Amino acid sequence: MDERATLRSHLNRWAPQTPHGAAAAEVIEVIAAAAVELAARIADGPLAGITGAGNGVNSDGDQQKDIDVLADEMMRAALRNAPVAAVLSEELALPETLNPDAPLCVAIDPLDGSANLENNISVGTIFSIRPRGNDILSTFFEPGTGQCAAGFVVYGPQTTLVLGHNGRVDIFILDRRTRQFLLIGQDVKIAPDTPEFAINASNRRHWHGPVRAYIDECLAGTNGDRGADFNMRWIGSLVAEAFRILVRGGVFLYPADARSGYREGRLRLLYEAHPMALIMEWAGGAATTGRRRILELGAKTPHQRVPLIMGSARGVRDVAAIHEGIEPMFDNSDAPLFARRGLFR
Ligand code: FBP
Repeated sequence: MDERATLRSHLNRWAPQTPHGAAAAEVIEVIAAAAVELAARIADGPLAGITGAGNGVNSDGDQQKDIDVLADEMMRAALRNAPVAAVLSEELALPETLNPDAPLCVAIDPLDGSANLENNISVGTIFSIRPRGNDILSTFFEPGTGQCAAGFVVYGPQTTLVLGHNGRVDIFILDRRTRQFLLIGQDVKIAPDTPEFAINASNRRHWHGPVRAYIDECLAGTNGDRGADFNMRWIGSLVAEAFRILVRGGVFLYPADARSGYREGRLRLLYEAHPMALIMEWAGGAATTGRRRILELGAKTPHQRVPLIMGSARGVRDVAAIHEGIEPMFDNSDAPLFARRGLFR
């Protein structure tokens, strides 16, 4: 078998090629090392004292589990040993200042989808790295195009690290024997046109017209305008959905909907949508709210939510095309227009 590159040797090769490459490489290495520890705790679950029990709520009102708190402590402790000026974690109300003169800022969801753990479904860590501006807080609020690297770890049957850096996306797998991440996919590209979609279909009655129109067209299969039978997937774990898209394409949608608390979608811009959008684009895919490219959005608050539609370029383009020309004020409409109107009519 060929010898695979380690994460460290890979970063050593690429880091000198961009202005913040060396500092970002240090950050990636400490996150990866913490992920190795976290993977072991997750795999042991109740054997490591992880009960999955609720520990209260975080500053933004989300349910917090014991493992969320542990993951947050592990990741922030790791980042203290890296050139990071400040970290914004899902579990913190505001960014925490670490080394104010350091060149980078990190936004992180230490453990995304922890509600899935008691069902033994994949969960993950998502992170976004950007150069620090003069004002640390406003650095986080800049558009996602300012990110210099992003990534996510999937704690699943295998522990995998997806890394967006140097305008490309590479995938690593954890070798549990050596506790090293090894390169398994280089410069991966998302299939441009895969007839597969992922959405929480139980929310259909709350969706706005353009999303309902797109999904109805997919469901119509070869009988409908799209002329293809679509496959449906929904895991309810963002990192697992993103990984599947990198491997075999398709579109993931967590749109805004009419429920209270979901008017801006469910997912968070700074540590979920921005890093995922960077990875999608660098792998040849796309990410939009339906109306705006995710990477062009800046934030007004640390935990701002955003609709996220990402994946194969063709599918994302089709969803955006349905939104075009429809005023947002009519998004909620139940008018038959949305039941029939599609890309091709
Ligand atoms: P948390 O940020 O609370 O962990 O939730 C995020 C998430 O689990 C995503 O990973 C997933 O895409 C989504 O929520 C699932 O939402 P729903 O439960 O509405 O299907």
